[in-house]
Amino acid sequence: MTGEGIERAFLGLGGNLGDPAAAMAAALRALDAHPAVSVAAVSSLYRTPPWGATDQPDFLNAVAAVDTALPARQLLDLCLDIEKGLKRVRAVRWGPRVIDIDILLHGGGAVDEAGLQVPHPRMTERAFVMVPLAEIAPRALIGDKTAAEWLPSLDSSGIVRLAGGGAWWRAEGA
Ligand code: PH2
Ligand code: MG
Ligand code: MG
Repeated sequence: MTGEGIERAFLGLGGNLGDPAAAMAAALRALDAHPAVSVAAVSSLYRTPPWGATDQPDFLNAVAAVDTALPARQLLDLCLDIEKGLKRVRAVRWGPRVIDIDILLHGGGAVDEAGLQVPHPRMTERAFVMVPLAEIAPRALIGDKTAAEWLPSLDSSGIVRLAGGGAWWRAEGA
């Protein structure tokens, strides 16, 4: 999807309950099926140690690049609808979840509203976001550094790349 008013956005996906890989794949297919969203690239799938509340199972994480005509707020609403459709129940902050979809970047834009901050305010502290982001967009600029330049300052220990390449989310046989 290209043209006027189309922005390249980056989404962080994660989950650690049930079958998070299946939930993330379903979420990406739902996003791609939306008329105003096109999935342009998806990182490998990573297994990552839990960050924040550490007494919970490992997460699976990935980052997707999407091209979209939706402003950030509408993209967020779409992501939340998809999370709901996948039966996410919001319980504990930073606690276990089936799926979480966060907007990391939306074009070069900055948003600071209730419930929506772009760039995601904590993304550069989190290896589970920056490792997959740097895989698909090493030169994406966050603040004064690129994704690749942020990596050395992060603790990436325990992060394991699982599915190599970005096709793991496509339906089998599609
Ligand atoms: N998400 C959180 C809290 N902690 N840890 C990892 N490894 N991956 C996540 O996606 C994650 C987390 C809250 O959104
Ligand atoms: Mg999150
Ligand atoms: Mg979220």
